[in-house]
Amino acid sequence: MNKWLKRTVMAMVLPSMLVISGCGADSTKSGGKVKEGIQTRTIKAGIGNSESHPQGQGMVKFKELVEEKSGGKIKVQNYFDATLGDDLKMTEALQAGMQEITVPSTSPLVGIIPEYGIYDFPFVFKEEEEAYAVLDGKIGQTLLDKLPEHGLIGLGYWENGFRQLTNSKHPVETADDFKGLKIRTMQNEVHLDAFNELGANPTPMAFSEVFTALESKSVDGQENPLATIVTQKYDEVQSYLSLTNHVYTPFILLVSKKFWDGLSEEEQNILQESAQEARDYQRKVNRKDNELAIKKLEEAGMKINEVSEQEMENMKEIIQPVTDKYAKKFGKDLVEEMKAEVEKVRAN
Ligand code: TK8
Repeated sequence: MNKWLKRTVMAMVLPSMLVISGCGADSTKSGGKVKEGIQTRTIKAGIGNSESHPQGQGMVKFKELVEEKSGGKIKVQNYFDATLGDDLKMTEALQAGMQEITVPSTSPLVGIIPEYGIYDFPFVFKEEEEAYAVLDGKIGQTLLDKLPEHGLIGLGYWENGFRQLTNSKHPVETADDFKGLKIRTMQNEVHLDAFNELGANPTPMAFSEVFTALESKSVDGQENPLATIVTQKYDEVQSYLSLTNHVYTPFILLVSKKFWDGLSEEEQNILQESAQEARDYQRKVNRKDNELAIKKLEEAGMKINEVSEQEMENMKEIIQPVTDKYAKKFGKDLVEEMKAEVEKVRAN
């Protein structure tokens, strides 16, 4: 049964059940709190990127939508630039009920739910639409459904996007060029193993530490979508940008389950609808900003190179043992289903 339909049916059935059990008068209350209508609330929402990043612009849109739909009763207070902490720290704050919303990359979530690692398999997606089909469809929902038992509610996927490599040593055009490069990766075992397989020297690190690590040369490079390279000003500390497109990272809109369970259905609907509308807006902004980024980074003096389809295939082949290992770990069916979904989009 569809989630919303289920809620509606429950809403119809529950009060009559409560009447039978003799507590009908309390049917609108739970734990002494009114669970009807819209209450005056302030939601604390934090992200790692800046306000000007597409993720930040998505949050500004989300705030506008929630405030408008709630008639100004629910306020969203946005915190950018990891001022509330990095992805993992904020996710833990949600679990503890200390923060209401965050929109992390899915990659660091593997520490909580390993299956999220299927999105980290390199070279699975070639176009954004292929990722949308997976994320907004059955597979995306299967993974969202794993969140509540970990104290989290997922309201859908936004876009971080295709990741590109920057470094201070040399252009990366072939798989060989990865050898010996010390690269910051997200805290994710699939990424770690994949870069190891390519002969690089991966160093997992939280996002807010990356600029300093690049500046002090404690790592040679990092990888992120173009919009992040621009807004984090990595061009100031990195000379080479290689368009490796090696993996697509989703963002995921997470809500604290402790907070969510205290909301009325109307309030939950406002958040769900706003998350979805902001998603469509955010993805559009992201694609536009990524397009504009190349020119900006060129003007900033970065040396940019493309990577041939053939070299990407070669890299994919080298990484194959890693993807095979994790396909087994996360569930081969899930991985096969993801690939089939991508093929379906390609065939159209
Ligand atoms: C921002 C991160 C970032 C990600 C990373 O909190 O860590 O490199 O790409 O966008 O989620």
